Amino acid sequence: MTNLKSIFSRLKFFWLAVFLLTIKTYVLYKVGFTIPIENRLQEFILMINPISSAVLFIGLSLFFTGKVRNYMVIVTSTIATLILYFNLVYYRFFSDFITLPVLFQTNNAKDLSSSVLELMHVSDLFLFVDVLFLIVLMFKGKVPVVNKKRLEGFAIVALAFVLFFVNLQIAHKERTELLTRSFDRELLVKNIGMFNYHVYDAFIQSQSKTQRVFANGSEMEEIIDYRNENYKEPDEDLFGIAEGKNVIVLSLESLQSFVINETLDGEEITPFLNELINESYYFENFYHQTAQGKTSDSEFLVATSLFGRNSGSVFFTHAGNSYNALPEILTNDSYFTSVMHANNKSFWNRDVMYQSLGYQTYFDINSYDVHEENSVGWGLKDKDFFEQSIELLQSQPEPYYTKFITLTNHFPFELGEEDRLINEFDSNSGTLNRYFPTVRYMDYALEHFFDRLKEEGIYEDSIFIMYGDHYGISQNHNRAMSMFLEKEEITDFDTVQLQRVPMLVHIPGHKGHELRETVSGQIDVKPTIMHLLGIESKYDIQFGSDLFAPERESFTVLRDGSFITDDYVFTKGVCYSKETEAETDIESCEPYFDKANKDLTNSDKIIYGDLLRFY
Ligand code: GP9
Ligand code: MN
Repeated sequence: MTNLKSIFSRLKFFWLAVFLLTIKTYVLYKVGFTIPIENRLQEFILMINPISSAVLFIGLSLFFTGKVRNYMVIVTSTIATLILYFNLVYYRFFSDFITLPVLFQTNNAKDLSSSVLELMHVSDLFLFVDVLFLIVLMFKGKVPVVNKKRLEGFAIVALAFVLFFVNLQIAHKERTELLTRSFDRELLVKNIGMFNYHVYDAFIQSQSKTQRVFANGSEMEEIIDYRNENYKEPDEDLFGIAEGKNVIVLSLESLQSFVINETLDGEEITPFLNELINESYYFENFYHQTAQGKTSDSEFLVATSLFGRNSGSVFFTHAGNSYNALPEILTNDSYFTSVMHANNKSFWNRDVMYQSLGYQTYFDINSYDVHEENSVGWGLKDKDFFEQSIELLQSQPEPYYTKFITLTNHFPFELGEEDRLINEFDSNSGTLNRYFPTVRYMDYALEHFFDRLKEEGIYEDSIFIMYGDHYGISQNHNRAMSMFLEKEEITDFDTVQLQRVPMLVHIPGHKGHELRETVSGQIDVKPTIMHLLGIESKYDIQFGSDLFAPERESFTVLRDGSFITDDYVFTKGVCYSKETEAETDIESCEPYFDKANKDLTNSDKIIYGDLLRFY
């Protein structure tokens, strides 16, 4: 007991500094940053999240002895305060937290340097009051000087790790896979704290940097040969058919193909889309190819015709790469390029990644009027989102390429009574049950959007590319799903087939729209759009091919290595016949192994080595 007491009194100064830094960080979260808090648990996490890093960082002083130890407590507290302060100043300008690559992006630094004085306030000095207090204590001789070298430093570091894991455990109750999927800087800061976020960010960035350093242009030759072998000439009649038109891309949240042309309690689930499909090219064997990066992966696939990563989100890990992406190509081709999406701009690191992809403008949540009445679930309701977007669309110079990302049909599929146009399903899965009304609502919002575009005379001058971004119903709901599909069970074969998402190309005034069976995926969208606009893609590095190319191979590979052809589905080491939906000889799938593997590995090589910078 006396031992413990003496340890505690020896470390009093350290604990005081930890306490002050923790309190200060929390207060700053509340007054300096706007971090939305939805419930008590989130508030609690916010309050405790600075502790582990404060213990670790200030704990480094305990590796020293004597007076130096006390000086080090002051030094570490000061550095931590400066980190907080830099973030605060940065946040005042960008409403975002600092991330390493952004610090080195010259245009950001320039933006900031010209106005940095304006962003600093005299009252900011309050941030340093506690450090001053520590200094005074020390000079007044109120702080014990510990001379013997002990193992305290190690013990404290260990304690910091324990504290961090406790913090993470609690945070996972709020948001699972927080670290593996990255999501959003704001979410990270909210859940693991500002300092841990910086460590995490540095780790992610350094990981991607090392592979880049060892890459030289030589890997490109093989990849270019591979591209040349796989390139398919566009359809002559459709090449350039939409030249000069506006391009409206609609990324439809969590929309899967299994709801198309289906009914629930006798009601169509997607009446508007079902009708639009009849006046569009509709690809019924089109698959999403996303992994943990979800929406961001789909955006990446569509913009670059490269695959996202098999874990994490390429939007976070490789936002500094060269991509020669579709928005950039179109910007150079005198298009105005933009994204409209009513969410926090740092979500999926979009504010940074969109610059690398070449978008000129991102109309994020700040471009919309969002309040409680027009929000549900993740934010602004789709109908209001589209309505408010009309004006933004009209503010753009033509021709434009604009991508809309919907939000209402997002897990957990919440919807107000007034927007429920169809019954919920009746099964053991609330998630699947609620999915139908939110899909139905999105369909309704789309109908409204098209009506408004027609009213405003925008419709005729535009073409529309619409696709589901990824699955909405995971395998956790297989039992309920089998009820809806009236199947005994959901097999691995079914799971692959459930990764189909709707894909429509709608060209107003065009005759000859039809249903297409070609097996395809999001990787194919970039060359398709380029060719419709009359832009060659022959010399671009791409792993997809034009959906309309007469010679295209009916094939697509998913991010987990599963692949689909006209007749077979390969997944989890098993080859299935589409006709019987049962296992068949592996030899039937073997001819495609090489292509599936090369598509994924070559694409990965490009991303990890940032190889397009040599191209
Ligand atoms: C968030 C929205 C949803 O901005 O795109 O992201 P998701 O969770 O679907 O990847
Ligand atoms: Mn999504």
